[in-house]
Amino acid sequence: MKHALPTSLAALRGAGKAGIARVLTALETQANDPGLVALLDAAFAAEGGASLGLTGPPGVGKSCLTQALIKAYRAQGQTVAIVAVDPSSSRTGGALLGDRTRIDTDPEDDGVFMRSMAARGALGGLAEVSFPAIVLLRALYDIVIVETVGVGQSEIEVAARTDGVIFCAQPGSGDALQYMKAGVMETPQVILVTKGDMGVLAERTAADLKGALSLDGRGDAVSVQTVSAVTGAGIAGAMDLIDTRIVAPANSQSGWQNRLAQGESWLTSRLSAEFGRAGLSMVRNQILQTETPFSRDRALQLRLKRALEAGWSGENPG
Ligand SMILES: Nc1nc2c(ncn2[C@@H]2O[C@H](COP(=O)(O)OP(=O)(O)OP(=O)(O)O)[C@@H](O)[C@H]2O)c(=O)[nH]1
Ligand SMILES: [Mg+2]
Repeated sequence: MKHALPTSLAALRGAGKAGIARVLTALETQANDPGLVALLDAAFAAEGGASLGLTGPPGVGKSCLTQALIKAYRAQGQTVAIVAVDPSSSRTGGALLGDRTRIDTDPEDDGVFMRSMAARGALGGLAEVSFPAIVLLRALYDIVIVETVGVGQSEIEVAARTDGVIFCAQPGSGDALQYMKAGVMETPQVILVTKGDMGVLAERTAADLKGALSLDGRGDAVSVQTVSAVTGAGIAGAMDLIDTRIVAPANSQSGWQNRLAQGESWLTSRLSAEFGRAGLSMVRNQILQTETPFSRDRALQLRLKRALEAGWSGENPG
């Protein structure tokens, strides 16, 4: 028998992990369902936890670090959700996802939830499909970790639709410095040099990054630290940095402004992916009127679809 989807956050909290998983699937398959849209708007406005984008090159140690963070947050009694996103799987049919998300979570523990997501040719890309899931999970869990593989544009976008970004840097590689020069390093609040058990190599990379950031005038805005998922060294310190730099600000007034900006940018890229620049210009002045993005998305989509069906009036071709 088909279960009805929970329609309120309270019902969803009571529905357990199976209920949450069903709602996340429904978000991907029936995104414009009015009940789901209302649920998303409620989740967007809810005081909840914080979402952390975790990004960095392949093999840097993101999943092992996530595993260590899950354990440490659970030991403090905090609940954790993980969204593992793999932009490359749209090219490989999803084969990589299984290999890449080596994160074991205890199915018996209701305080940990894990979801893998692939772009699957989604309109507007992964950032568009993952945002509603991140918003929903943030209303239900204290910490939402969004692991993205790689440092391309779409990974950066996914990470940027969170309350803050942690960039993982590989000891002994100049990667992080390269990314910083290429401008993809503008977003992180925290940089963690992984595999700290490699010793001096990791320390030197951390020192190089700190030097480069301070030359850039960003030394005060970004914290750098080494961590080891193997020994656990640096994990507690990293959590303190994450708390100060991302979690605490996320639930302040500036965090709310940041969330509104995330919603606006999601809404804009979603509508422009579906309706193009002409469609966007038709509704541009209506985009900024209320606060939560999901019901606006639905209303604007319906309006644009109706306009298209009615035929282009020719009044506003630009
Ligand atoms: N020495 C050492 N090795 C580590 C540490 N963390 C991860 N590794 C190793 O690094 C490799 C990659 O780790 P993952 O956690 O899968 O890296 P990832 O960044 O999630 O990789 P992708 O998801 O494929 O991009 C594995 O072989 C790990 O054993 C660490 O703290 N110390
Ligand atoms: Mg991984």
